[in-house]
Amino acid sequence: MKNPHHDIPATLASALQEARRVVVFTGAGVSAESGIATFRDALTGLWSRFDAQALATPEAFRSHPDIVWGWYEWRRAQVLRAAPNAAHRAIAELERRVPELIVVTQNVDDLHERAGSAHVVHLHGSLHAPRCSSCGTPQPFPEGAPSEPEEGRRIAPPACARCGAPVRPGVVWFGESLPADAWNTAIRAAERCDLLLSIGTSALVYPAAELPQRALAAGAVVAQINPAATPLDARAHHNLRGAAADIVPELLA
Ligand code: BJW
Ligand code: ZN
Repeated sequence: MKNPHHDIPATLASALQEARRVVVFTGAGVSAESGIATFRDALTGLWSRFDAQALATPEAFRSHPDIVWGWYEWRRAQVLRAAPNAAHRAIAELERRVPELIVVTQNVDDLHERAGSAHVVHLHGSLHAPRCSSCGTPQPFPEGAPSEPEEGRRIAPPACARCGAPVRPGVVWFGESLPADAWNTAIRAAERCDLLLSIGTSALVYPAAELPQRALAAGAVVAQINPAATPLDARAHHNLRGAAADIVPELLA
């Protein structure tokens, strides 16, 4: 997947140089090289080994809270052990060079923040912000890091300190609405930006996948960085094929 001689097209380089407002729209692929599994990659994606309906829906949590909570604790432990990669770092550096840059991520990890990005919007919530499944009050984790994380281990979720209901992961499951503040900020940014970079996302999950389309409709330049094709290829101005950690740093060169 390494491709050290990738050339950034001159038209993209100048679009980036001239841009006053940039949206960096990211998905699981940006964290792949930090060792965090994507969802839909054929061999390594989470959904090739786990059933999304049995884990990432409100119904799944209601029927088997311990399976779902244990699975998210396993993933949180992986993220806590992982470090930002060259793509996260280059995105943070880009923020220092562009007048207004916002990272709109679908990721539930905190690797953009740990790389130094200051303006990050999480469309699908966070592994690190659990809340009560009934009253919605934010809740702490029982202990710092999940101990002995194993992918199949059942762990009973803690009880809400206020109402006693099970605490749930602070992520957005299928069928749930996106956090309104995050979504409104993202839409506004996409519709006002000069350039949107779509990095490491399959662009399949809605409404998030609307963002590049909104940016295109508003006249922005849209560039995609992904080793594989996505439904956005046909409409993006630039499709740079390769790993984010190889290509994003080249945008700074
Ligand atoms: C690299 C790389 C490297 C690899 N460098 N790149 C039919 C049509 C339209 C919509 C729907 C529909 N049926 C159902 C829906 C709605 C549904 C949806 O969109 N489903 C589609 C899958 C069809 N959407 C929803 O349910 C959303 N809510 C909603 O619509 O609310 C309205 C409503 C309210 C009430 C009732 C009914 C409706 C919510 C979606 C929430 C998504 N949640 C998840 C799980 C989060 C929690 C968790 O982490 O477990 O979010 S699903 C999963 O997908 C996760 C991701 O954020 C999201 C996007 O995935 P992403 O990031 O693009 O990852 P991948 O794996 O798909 O792609 C990785 C890419 O990286 C690939 O392209 C690789 O090639 C690339 N890559 N290595 C760069 N090194
Ligand atoms: Zn509660």
